[in-house]
Amino acid sequence: MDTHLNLIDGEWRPSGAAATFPDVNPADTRDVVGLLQDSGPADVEAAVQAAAKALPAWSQTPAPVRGRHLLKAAQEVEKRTAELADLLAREEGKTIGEAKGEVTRAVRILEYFAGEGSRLSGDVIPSERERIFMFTVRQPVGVVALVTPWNFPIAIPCWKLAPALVCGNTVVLKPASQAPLTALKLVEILQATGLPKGVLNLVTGSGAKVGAPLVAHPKVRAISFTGSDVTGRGIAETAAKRLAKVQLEMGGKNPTLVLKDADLDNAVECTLNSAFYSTGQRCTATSRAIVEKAVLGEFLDRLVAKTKAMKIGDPRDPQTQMGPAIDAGQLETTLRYLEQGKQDGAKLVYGGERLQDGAYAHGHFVRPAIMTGVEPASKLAQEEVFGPLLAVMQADDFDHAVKVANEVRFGLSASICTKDLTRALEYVNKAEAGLIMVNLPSAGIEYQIPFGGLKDSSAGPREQGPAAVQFYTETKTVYVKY
Ligand code: UN1
Repeated sequence: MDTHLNLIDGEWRPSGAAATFPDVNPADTRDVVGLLQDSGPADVEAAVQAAAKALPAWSQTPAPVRGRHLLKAAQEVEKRTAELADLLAREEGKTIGEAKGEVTRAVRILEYFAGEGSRLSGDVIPSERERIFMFTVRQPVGVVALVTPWNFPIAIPCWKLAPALVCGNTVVLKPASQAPLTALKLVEILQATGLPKGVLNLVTGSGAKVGAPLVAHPKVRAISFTGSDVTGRGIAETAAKRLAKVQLEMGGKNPTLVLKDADLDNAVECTLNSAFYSTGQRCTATSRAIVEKAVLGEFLDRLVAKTKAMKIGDPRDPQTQMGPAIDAGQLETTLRYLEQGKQDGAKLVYGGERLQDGAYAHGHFVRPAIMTGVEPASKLAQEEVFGPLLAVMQADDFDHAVKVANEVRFGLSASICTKDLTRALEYVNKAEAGLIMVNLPSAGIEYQIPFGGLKDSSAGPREQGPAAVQFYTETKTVYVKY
């Protein structure tokens, strides 16, 4: 089994702490995918210093030249799609089809931001006065820290790294410890395009020993984080003390509204996809189906039938539709919310059993679960589960459905299934969410349009699309008298 190193100042180095941690396959915990550096504050210090040293030259490198590194990386990632997708499925547990889709998404992100190198433009704005020329230019923020989650092990590092680098920042990346190897491979590929040493640094290890000193480092000028809202709030507090920029993508409690005129087959498909694909482990996952009472019975029958037919198992088997939870803790969380739901009066209509026999014996498998009669104020209806557990709730009518959908503290994604354009657009207007999906699953986003949420789901400038450069650059305003 391979031991993987940190990338600091252009060199692959062991951690000063001389310790490693295992990257474990969640479908078969006997399979250790690799050993990674269990780094500490001294490694973080070295990585930030290297990034700071590399900043002056990289920030002065023409942006189109910076972009070409991303294009080369895109070509290499594309060439290695099969290998990277297999590694992703093996360390994260999403199905091989989803893993291939994610690697392809990474390719597109790299291509898109490569082009951004020749579009990093400012504005020319008319002056009130004669013979004054005013314009703005963008410049990099400086050393940026990127802290990424395990559930999109290549796409999320990619959609933070690519804009950070093309905008001229230098980077320290800390990937999540449950699935760090795909991110490490991406860094390897980027480094092999000939990035100058210190421009891109990777330090693996825990949140406490790597994440915390990284976000607290005075030389880190911006932090982009995707993960839990508890950690996100902690990062915001730390960063506020030195006025560092933050971009936080946190939880969701996303609804799918099913109106009585909806194409029910499509509504069932959207709900099933966003509730159970990726084992429900997406911050854009649907965890509440809010259904108009006239179609609730029919919707539920079809949803349960489709869910029963799902093939759960080895994510690397192309037939599998749902793999395991990432680890024992995440599985326990799902089961705990299921019990809590029952205590609060909800009814389990399908699934929720741990699968432990035969091929499931060494993985974190659970059957996707559907509960009905979930009260809007109950914990199951309010808190993020991050697992394959769907609360189905009844709505009297459209207005009631919107009210229930909005009565949570999160606001990431929201889906509505209806053929009525007026209702759909009314929901676009009233939904308290950053992403609205009409007749589409709440999960599954594209890279070339902004991504982010409202309320407790996000803070700071949007990720992805043209909006991404707002976080990774500062604006300089120039006045010229001639
Ligand atoms: C998607 O739905 O395609 O961590 C992406 C997450 C989100 C990304 C969702 N930041 O689940």
